[in-house]
Amino acid sequence: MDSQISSPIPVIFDTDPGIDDALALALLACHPGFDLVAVTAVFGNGPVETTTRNARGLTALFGKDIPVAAGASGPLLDKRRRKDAAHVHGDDGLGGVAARLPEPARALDPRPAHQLICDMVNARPGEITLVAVGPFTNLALALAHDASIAGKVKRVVVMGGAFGLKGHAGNVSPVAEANIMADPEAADQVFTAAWPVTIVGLDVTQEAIMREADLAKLRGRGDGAGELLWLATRHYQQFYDARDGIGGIYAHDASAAAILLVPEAFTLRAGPVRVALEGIATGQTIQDWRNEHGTGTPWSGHPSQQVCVEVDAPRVLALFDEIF
Ligand SMILES: [Ca+2]
Repeated sequence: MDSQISSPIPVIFDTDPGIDDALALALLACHPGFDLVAVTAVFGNGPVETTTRNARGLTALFGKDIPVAAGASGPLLDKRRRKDAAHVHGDDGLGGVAARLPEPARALDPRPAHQLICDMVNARPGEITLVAVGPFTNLALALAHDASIAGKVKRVVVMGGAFGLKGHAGNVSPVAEANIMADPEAADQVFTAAWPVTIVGLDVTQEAIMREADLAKLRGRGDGAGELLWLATRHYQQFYDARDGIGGIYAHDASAAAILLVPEAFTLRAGPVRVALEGIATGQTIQDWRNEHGTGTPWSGHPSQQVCVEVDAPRVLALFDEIF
């Protein structure tokens, strides 16, 4: 398999755990195709204190002794503050299993998340891939802190957005996806920065469904880690079963990790991407992929980014057979 022949991909994971974040972290921490170098937490599925605690506990659960830093506690603009996603991920962000996570041996990194990102990227120019699966506030703060990192990051992969393909529109408004809506200004800054961004939106993540039987296969594996993931997903599955009747969960965040290992499972579409920042479409992600609108548009002059438009979901889900 290609991912095991080539050297492991160095990744900083920016996350708001979050149950599907935990599954993504399992791939990043435990799959031999990755070299996870740090985890940075951001508000989102819960307050940043909760997501940071979960990020540290999960990193310890998966046996990684790497820096974990706390990041933004809210969006760039105070007016964007929203209620959190306790109805989706539970009060502890992890479907009630956070108290069962191991106590991390390593202290919390003293730096704010954006500082850690800048330090690590500057220390290894051209090498680090950022995988961001929460609100993109930490990435926006990193760019504001040191704009030169845009030219030194190898690649940015984000889970977020919805482009209306295959009927997949927003999940917090008719057009807006949760990570974007949590901080639309940050998302727009990340998508228009001069670094290569791959956007893994609801268009593909809602096609990647982990059924109950797929999740049950994790049980008994990974020295307790698989069982904990199974238990955490019970709450998440109840939410999606009640709302969408899918008999499982969407592998939202894991898809952003998966595209690095099985790029051939995804079809991409190129073009600049902007985020609507006002009006009823606030939080909508819009790509100018036809490139026929001339100059002077909100898209012109911005870098062409990649949006996932199709996924071979079984290829993504099969990666979970390769961990633990
Ligand atoms: Ca997330």
